[in-house]
Amino acid sequence: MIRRRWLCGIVLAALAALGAPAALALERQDVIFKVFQFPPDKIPTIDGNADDWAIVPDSYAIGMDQLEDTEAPGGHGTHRDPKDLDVKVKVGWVKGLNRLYFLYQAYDNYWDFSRLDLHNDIFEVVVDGDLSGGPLIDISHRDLWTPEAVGAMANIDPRISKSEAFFSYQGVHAQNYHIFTPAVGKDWVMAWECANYVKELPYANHATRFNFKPGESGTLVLEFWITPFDYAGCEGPQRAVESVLTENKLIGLSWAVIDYDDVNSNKRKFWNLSHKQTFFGNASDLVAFRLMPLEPQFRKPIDALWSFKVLDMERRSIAFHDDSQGEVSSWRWDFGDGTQSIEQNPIHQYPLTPGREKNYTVVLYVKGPAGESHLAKVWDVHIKNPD
Ligand SMILES: [Ca+2]
Ligand SMILES: [Ca+2]
Ligand SMILES: [Ca+2]
Repeated sequence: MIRRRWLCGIVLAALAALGAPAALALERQDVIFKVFQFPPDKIPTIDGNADDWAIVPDSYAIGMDQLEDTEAPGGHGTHRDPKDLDVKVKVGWVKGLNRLYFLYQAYDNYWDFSRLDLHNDIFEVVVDGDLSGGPLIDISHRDLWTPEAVGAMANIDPRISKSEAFFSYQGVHAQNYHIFTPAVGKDWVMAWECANYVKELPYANHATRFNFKPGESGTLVLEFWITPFDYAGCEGPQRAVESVLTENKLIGLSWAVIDYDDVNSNKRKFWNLSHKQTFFGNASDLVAFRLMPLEPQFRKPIDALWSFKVLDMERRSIAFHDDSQGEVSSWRWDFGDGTQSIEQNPIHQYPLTPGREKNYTVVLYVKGPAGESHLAKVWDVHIKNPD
C-alpha cells in the first residue's frame, strides 16, 4: 500500500514536472463570474429596452476593466479609453429554461457596420454549457492543425477524409457567436459552426437599439438570449442536445469585443474577457460563470415545495421529497388517503384498491422561524391498482 502510494507520488511529480495540464481547466482561475437568476415573473423582454435589467445588481456587471486587448503587442493591452470604447455586459438565466440572457450596452466613438462581410464591430461570445472544454473550430484542433502546417489540416488518419474530420466535432464542445453590433442588412450573427439553427427561434432571439449612422459615435443596446448545447451537430436540431442549466452550475463562457474604427482599415482592438486569444476556438480557454440562485429580495422567506418519485407501482410505493426553500423546522405531509407523516422525506405505501386507478391530492405543510407555508398538488399522484 505504502509502496503504491509512493509510486503514485512519483508519477504525479513527473506529470507536474512535464507541466501536464489539469484534466479540466478554465482561464482566469482567480475569478468566477456570476449569471443573474431572473424570477419567472421578471424575465426580460427582448426589445432592446434595458429597463427590465435594472433589478440586476451591479455586482453582476462586467465592464472594460475585466477585458484585455489580446491583439495588442504582447497580447495584454490594457490601455482602456472610454472615449474609444466603453462596454458593460450582464448575463442572466431563468430556472427551468436552458437559455442565457445577455444585456450588452456599449459606447463607441466609431460604429463600423456598413460592410456586409466580417468587418463589423462585433460582440463575440463562446459558450460551453457542459464544461467539456475542447476545440470548436478547425484551427484549434491540435490533430488537424499544427504550427508546422498552417493553412492546411495535418495529422489526419489517412482513412478519414478532411471534411469528415472537420465537421465531426463542430458544435460538439461549444458554440461561437459573432454578433454584429449593429447588424444592418445582414443576419444578426455569424454562428461559427455548421449548426445555423442555433441563432434562430426557438434557440435564440435578439433586439438592438441605436441611433447613429455608420462611422458615427453613440450608444448601442443589444439584448438577446442563446441556448447552449452539449451537442449541436450539422445535421439539424432533431439530434441536438441542449445543455441543461441548473442552479449553482458552473459553465464555460467568454467574450471579446472586436472594435473596428475605420471602415477602410482592418486595424482593430480585440478586448477579451478570457485574456487568452484562443478562447474563440477552444472551450478550454473560456472563463468560469456560475448560474446563481435568486437574490434574497426575490425569494420568499419560507416556501413549501416538493416532488415525488414512484418507487414501485405494483406495491403502490411513492418516495416524497421536500424541496422547500428557507429555514424549515417541521414538516407535515397529508398523503390524501387519510394518513399523514412528519418525516422530511417520507416513503409512503398507498392502500390497495383493486380495479381502480386512484388520484390523490397530497399537501406538504412546513413551518420555520419565518412562518409557515404549504403546497397542495391536486391529483399529481396516480396509483394504478391491479384488476
Ligand atoms: Ca428588454
Ligand atoms: Ca472605438
Ligand atoms: Ca468601432
